[in-house]
Amino acid sequence: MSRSRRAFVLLAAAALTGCPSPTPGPHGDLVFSPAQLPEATVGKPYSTFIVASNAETPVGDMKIASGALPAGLTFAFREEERRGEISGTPTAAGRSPVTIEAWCYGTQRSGQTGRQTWEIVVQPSASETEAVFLDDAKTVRMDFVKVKAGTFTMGTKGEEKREARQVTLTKDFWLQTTEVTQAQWGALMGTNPSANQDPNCPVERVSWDDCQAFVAKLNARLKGKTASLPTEAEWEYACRAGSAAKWSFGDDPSRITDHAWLASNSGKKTQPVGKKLPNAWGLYDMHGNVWEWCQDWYGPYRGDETDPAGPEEGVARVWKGGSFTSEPTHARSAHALWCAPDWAKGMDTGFRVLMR
Ligand SMILES: [Ca+2]
Repeated sequence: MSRSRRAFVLLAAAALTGCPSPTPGPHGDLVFSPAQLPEATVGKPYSTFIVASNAETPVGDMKIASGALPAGLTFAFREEERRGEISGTPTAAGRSPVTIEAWCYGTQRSGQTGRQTWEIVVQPSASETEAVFLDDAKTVRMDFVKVKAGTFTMGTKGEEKREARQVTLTKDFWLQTTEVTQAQWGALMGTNPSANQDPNCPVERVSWDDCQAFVAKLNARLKGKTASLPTEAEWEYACRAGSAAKWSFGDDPSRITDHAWLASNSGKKTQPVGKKLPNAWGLYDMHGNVWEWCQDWYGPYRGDETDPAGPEEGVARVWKGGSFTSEPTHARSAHALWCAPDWAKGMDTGFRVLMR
C-alpha cells in the first residue's frame, strides 16, 4: 500500500471511530485537531480552529460534509491561513454532530481527502436557581430558575390565529425548571390522578381548577414569595429563552427530539421530566411531554402590551407547549390550545409553577 493510500485509510478509520487523528509522517499528512471540540455555552462567544494539515500538506479547501452547526454558530474556511474555524454565539442548548471534510493540494498529497465527525455540545447559560421543599423531611423538591424581565415578540407572524405582537414583561420571575411531577403533586395533595403512574413523570389529568388548589397549598408553605400559574406571555417568553424561531433551539424540526417528547419518540405515554435537553435558560420539557395550563383565559391578542394577563373573562384557559401526542408544529413556542378550566381528563395535560 502506498504511503498516501495508507494515510487515507488511517484518516477514514479515525473519522469512523472518532479516534484521535494519525501522527503526520515526514512529508505531512492530512490531520484534524482537536480530536474533540470544546463545549460551548449559550450566550457566550465561541471560536475554535480546525487545522486539517501540517505545514507540508497545505489544505486547499474544507467544508461541512454533513450535519448542522448549533444555532448561532457558523463555519468558515480561512483560505489565507489554510484552516477551518467555527465561531459565533450559540443561542440554544443542544448537541449537533457535524462532519467536516478537507482536501489538500500540492505535489506531495494532491487530492488527499479526509473527514472527521465531532459532536458540538452547547450548554445552557449559567443562571440563578432556587429550590423549594414540599415536605418537612426535605425529600421532595421543586427547582426554579430566575427569568429576567424583558421584551419579546409573542406569536409568529402568519402562523397563528392571533397576530404576533410586542410584549414587555417588567418584572423578573422564577419558573419551575420542569413540569410538576407526580411526586410533587402527591407531597402537597396526597393524591395521584395520573393515567401513567410514575412519580418522576408529570402529573396529568389535572384541571385548571385543580392546579389552583395545588398553588394554594404551595403558597401556604412559601415564605416571602407567591406562586401562581404563569400567564401565557410569561410562559412563551420563558419557552423562547431569547429565540424568535419556531422552537427554542431554532427552526430545524429534525432537532426537536433532542429537546422534546412528542408523538414520534414518546412511546405514546408521558416520560420522566428533565431527561431531554433544556432551553437556553435551563428550562426542560417546555416543548412536549404534557401540555401546560397557563393562568389566562384564551382570547384574541390586544396589540402590543405590557405584562398582559389575557382577557378579563372567557370560557377556556390556555394550554401551551404540545405533548407526547403532538406533532412538532403543535409544540412551537407560539402555539396555544384552550380548554374549559374544570376539564380534568387530559392524559397529556399538566402544568408548571411560577413564583415571584
Ligand atoms: Ca411541556
